[in-house]
Amino acid sequence: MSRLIVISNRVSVPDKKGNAAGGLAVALRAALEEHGGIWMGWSGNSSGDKEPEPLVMTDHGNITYALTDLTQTDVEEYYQGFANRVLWPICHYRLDLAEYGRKEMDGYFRVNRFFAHRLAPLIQPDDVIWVHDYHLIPLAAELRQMGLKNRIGFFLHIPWPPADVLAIMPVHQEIMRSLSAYDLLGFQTDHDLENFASCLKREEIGDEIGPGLFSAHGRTFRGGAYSIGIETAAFADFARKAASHSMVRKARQSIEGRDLIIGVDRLDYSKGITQRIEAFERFLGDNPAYQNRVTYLQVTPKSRSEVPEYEAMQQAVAEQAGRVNGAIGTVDWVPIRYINRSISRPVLAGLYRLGRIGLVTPLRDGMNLVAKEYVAAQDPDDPGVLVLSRFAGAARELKGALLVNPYDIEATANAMARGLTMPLEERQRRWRGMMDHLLEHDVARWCNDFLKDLTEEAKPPVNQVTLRLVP
Ligand code: ADQ
Repeated sequence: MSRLIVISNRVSVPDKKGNAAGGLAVALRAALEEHGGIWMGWSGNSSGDKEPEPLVMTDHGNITYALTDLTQTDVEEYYQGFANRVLWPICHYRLDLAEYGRKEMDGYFRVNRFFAHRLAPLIQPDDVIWVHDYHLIPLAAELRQMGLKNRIGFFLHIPWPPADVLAIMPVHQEIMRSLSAYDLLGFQTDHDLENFASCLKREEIGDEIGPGLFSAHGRTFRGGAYSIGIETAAFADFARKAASHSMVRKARQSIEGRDLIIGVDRLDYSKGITQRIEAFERFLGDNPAYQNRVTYLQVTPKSRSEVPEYEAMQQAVAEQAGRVNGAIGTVDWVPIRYINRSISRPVLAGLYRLGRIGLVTPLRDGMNLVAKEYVAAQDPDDPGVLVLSRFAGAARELKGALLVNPYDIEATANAMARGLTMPLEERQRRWRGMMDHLLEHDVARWCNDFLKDLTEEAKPPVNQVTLRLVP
């Protein structure tokens, strides 16, 4: 394969301290290192009201990291505005939280054009381009307008909604049109791919002309489900070694032999944290024997605090956890430990391994890597139980989990009780099936599968074959 160019809103540049990067960064860096290439994106900084300086380019081995600042208006309209207050809630089925504004929509398309203009001079004719996520949907259309003929792929990390949900968004036709400028569209699950296909048809934008082959706006392109994985073997190794880590040791001592239920999520309304706390409270109410015998640790770094819905949620979750602790806790027992910190991956792996239950109950999630990390971190001789929302993409793969509807508080509470009493033999059987799957379908495979399909010569579109057969 020729050079690889990756573009994502934020870029994972290796840090000087050598902190372990997340699975996605590890896989993309490995692919970039192998083929040589560029990873471009936003630096995370604002240039205020001044035009951003030229790209800052840094070389690490075979990879050039290229970062740009954005103006404050761009940050507000493109990132905080359209990406995080329109596309994110719509794709997570939260129509009630979507805040439209013409200004923000214009800003979104403008920043994509800006990225395209900064990127295009770096591109060589046979480079393969891989664009990531909902911030950058219009990027390929902008690059095509500038005359680029390269193969360009797009992977959506979040769900793709059904046609009726998407149609709520005023510029949905423009967004769909932008997607037809790619050669390959990757979704997390077959459900997302089906939703996309039905959006094309329902809105009369295009058609599925063969399995995974689409035609719209005069272009033919492919779509597929590529479920993202984690660095399974490496994460399991972190977890094995973590027992001796002082922070993990302290955590174990501090629960004083109680069962640990663990939840790990960015603070986001899609993650179902308030429903989860409610379910935990219900579990304790229904199972009084567990009072003072179980601790629920919720590790939740703050995210997107500049967006009003997130700020409101920070307060709501903290108050809710405080209220439950006040009502149920005793002088020697705090039922919920709620922590707003980022934790290093080796320590996180160790905490997952302490958890008798991994509680992963998003209301909607593209995949959810926490569910996969929790499974990878378990002790094969005494694995914990994953309680997983059926609305996470991961539920399509992790069949050994106890699947729950997170809106059903009673059912989630019952799953906690079932998980805590599950016999060892059943826990091992469920865990083994999931772990074998995760070892086979890790993040390196996800990356290779997508790039293989992107670089493979496009199969002849079905409609062109038909045309040739007509005398
Ligand atoms: P996210 O919404 O961020 O990702 P998720 O898949 O769960 O959700 O990934 C979160 C990552 O952050 C995990 O690797 C987790 O370990 C890490 N993390 C969470 N809390 C942490 C903490 N306190 N300290 C350190 N690390 C923490 C989006 C989509 C998902 C999709 C991913 C990847 O929303 O559906 O699975 O992209 O495609």
